[in-house]
Formats: sequence, C-alpha cells, structure tokens
Amino acid sequence: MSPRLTGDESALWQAAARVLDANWTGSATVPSPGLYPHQWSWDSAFVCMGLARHRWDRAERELLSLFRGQWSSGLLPHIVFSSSVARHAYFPGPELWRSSRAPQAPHDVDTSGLGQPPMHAMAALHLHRCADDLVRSRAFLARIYPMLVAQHRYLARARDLGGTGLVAICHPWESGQDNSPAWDRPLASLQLPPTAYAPRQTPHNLPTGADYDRYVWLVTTLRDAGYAEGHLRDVHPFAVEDPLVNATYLASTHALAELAVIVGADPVPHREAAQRIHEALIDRLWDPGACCFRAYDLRAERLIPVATSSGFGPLLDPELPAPLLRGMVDLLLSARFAGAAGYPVPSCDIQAAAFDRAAYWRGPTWININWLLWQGASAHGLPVIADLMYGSTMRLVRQSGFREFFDPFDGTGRGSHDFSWSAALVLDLLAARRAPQAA
Ligand code: 2M8
Repeated sequence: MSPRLTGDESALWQAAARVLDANWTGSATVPSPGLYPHQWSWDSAFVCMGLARHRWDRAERELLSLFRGQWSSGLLPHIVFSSSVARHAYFPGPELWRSSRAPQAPHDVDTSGLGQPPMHAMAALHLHRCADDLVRSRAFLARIYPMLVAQHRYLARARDLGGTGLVAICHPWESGQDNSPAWDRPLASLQLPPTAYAPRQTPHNLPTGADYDRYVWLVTTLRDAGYAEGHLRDVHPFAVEDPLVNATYLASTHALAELAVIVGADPVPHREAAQRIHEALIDRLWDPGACCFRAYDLRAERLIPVATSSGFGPLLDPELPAPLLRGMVDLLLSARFAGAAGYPVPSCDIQAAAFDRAAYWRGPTWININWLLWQGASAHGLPVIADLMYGSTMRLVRQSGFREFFDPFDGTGRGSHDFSWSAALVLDLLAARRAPQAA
C-alpha cells in the first residue's frame, strides 16, 4: 500500500522499508542480522504488522515460515533456527535445545523448546485487515487458522499451570522481556548446582553471566525432562503469570474469534476462552492497593512487587473496567513512567531500585511496547495516551534510527542497529495515521 505521507514521513517510511528488506532472508525476517540471525516468534508477529503495509506477500511467508517450527503439541517455539547460519553465531543455538531429539518437535528444522507472547492470531487478523486481495487473504487464513488454534490449545492445556485461565511462563525468555526486574526474585530463589552453565563470552554484556547461568540451567532442566508437560506443571521451578503475556493471549483469543467467523469456523469457544482470560487477568494480577497489574509468581505464591511496563499490557483488554483503566493511565502518566521520561515508555518504574536506564529490559524504552500500548489506547478511545506513544516512537527513530532499545530520558539508541520490529512498527504507525480505516 502507499499511504499519503508528508515528505519527512516518506523518508522515514523508506528508511524503515530498507531495514526490513535488508533483514529479509528469502523466507523470513531476522530481528538483526548480527545479533539475532534466526527467526524469533514475537519478533515475526511484530514484523508482520509492518510487512502487511509494505510487502503483504512477505508477511504471509513470514508467518508460515515461523509455523514450520510448530511442535505436534501445538507449542510455537520462540526461535526457529536457520541451518545456513554458522553454528556459533548465536548462543544458545540448537546444541543447547536438542529439539531434534524431542518426539514432539518437527524433524526438518531445529527450534527452541519455549514460547514467547502469543501475538500471532493478532498478526494474522491484521494481515487480513490490510489485504488488497481478499480471496488470497481468506485462503491464507484458512491455512493458518488450525495452526493458531493448536497454539492456543497448547497454551490452555499445558501452560495454565495454576488452573486459573491464565498462562504461565516457565523461563524469562518466554516473556520476551528477558532481564526484567520482575524475574529477579523468582530467579534468585532457584537452587542451581555449583556448575557454570553459560559460556564465558555471552553475546550481550547484559544480562549478566549470573543471569545466563540461570537461563541455561532452566533450559537444560526442561530439556532433560523431555520437554514434558507434566514436568512443567509439577516440577519446573520457574512459573510466573505475566500481565503482558496474558494480555497478548487475551487479544489473540479475541482475534481467533474474528478469524473463526472469516474462515467459517465456530467463534463461540474462543469468545468463552476470552471471557475466562479476562476474568482471571483481573482477579489474579490486578493489585487494588497499588492500582496496577503485576506478575504473579506461582511457585512462591505471591505477586511480584516491582512495577514494569508489562503491567500496562492489559490495556489490550477491550473489556477492562473503567476504574482499572483510570488507575493504569494515572500510573503510566506519573513520574514513575512517562511523566518523568522524555522518551517513554520506560520498561521499569523509574523510582524502583532495580531501574537502569541503559540495561535492556530494566529501564530502556522499546518500540514494540509503545506500539502495543498505542493499540490498546486507540481501542479504548484514549487519544492522549495513543498520541504520546506515537509521538515518542517517532521522535526516537528520527533521532536515533531503528535501534533495538532506547534511553528513556534522552532517547540515545542502544543495542543492535537496524532492528526489524522497530522498523516494522513504524511502518504500521505511519500507515495507520494516514489510512485509519486499516488500523
Ligand atoms: C531478546 O531475547 C533473546 C532470547 O530469546 C536474547 O536475549 O538473546 C529479547 O529482547 C526478545 O524479546 C527478542 O524476541 C529477542 C530477539 O529480538 O531478543
């Protein structure tokens, strides 16, 4: 599509499109060729949001390429490894996961054995809404719908570890917010054997080696249990219900109901599932005292105290009661988040001891979070928040380029350059402003 853009917006559009073109492998988009040379699950969903505006055909291939990695259990792995990338280009590669030995995993491609926020039904619905060729789009949806249903069945069956209607993450990587301060307590309580699991050289200087020891140990524990669902339920020591993960689960369940109608399937089970998730999200993760959503540690049986940007994820819930919405907006606009940051939204409460403006998911601003909050705010008719997210994101990329993450105070770009979801989501934002009917 070609939205009507101003000259400056056109230049930004072209720069973003160039990033996606350069990161396209022929069948999928890598998050960043240097740092992340394989296909990541929620990255691909975000990339689809932009490709739907730029190269619809590629968006279709992107999702299909990701679902090549789906396990027979329904698990959609968070990494689908490319066999043409050098073995040691990314740690942890296929040698850690050993998916080829797991009977549920596909045999023609190596994958990880964990998931990421389930944004994929949202992405498929977005693709349909942006399609010029509705016949082709319906054919694509008919193909991908059963895979999405299998993904959600897996989540409901194998990841509702508390029996509450919410899904639990079993590893920080499953949240997409790897070193969020929300995981500090559950990680600190792990009893690790006295062996260093991670290699001396890790690809980032953050998270730290100590975090990596825990990350790798959690993977080996799960892998050595054969990735068994019973292990996750009864033994696995890390199990947390995260508000952002569950908000995307809810939004995608609503999307599945809409997709069901389009492909001629029954939407009712998805609507019922969405109702259960909505109720559980509020019952379990809303902290009325602090007026915010928090993550719940199922093993320690308590809410995790630190407030992070993940707590704003439930803005994606279309039925969020007004008092909760107000509480979230107040916190978002306060000096703990957007009110004291020139380039919001910081990923952690600025006033928390764990906040670090430069450290990955412990403070910096991320464009995918801004985009999700822009989506939620737009749907709730909150133009002040939607404009704040839009404006902050545009200033960040104009000033610093399509970086992986940004300093929330001065907008300095950090992490990798030419990061795919930063470019893709800017395309979607620009297109939505110019062609609002497709937003
Ligand atoms: C980061 O996560 C990977 C592990 O999955 C890593 O640190 O190596 C996170 O930012 C995650 O959200 C993202 O999907 C991934 C690829 O961009 O990188």
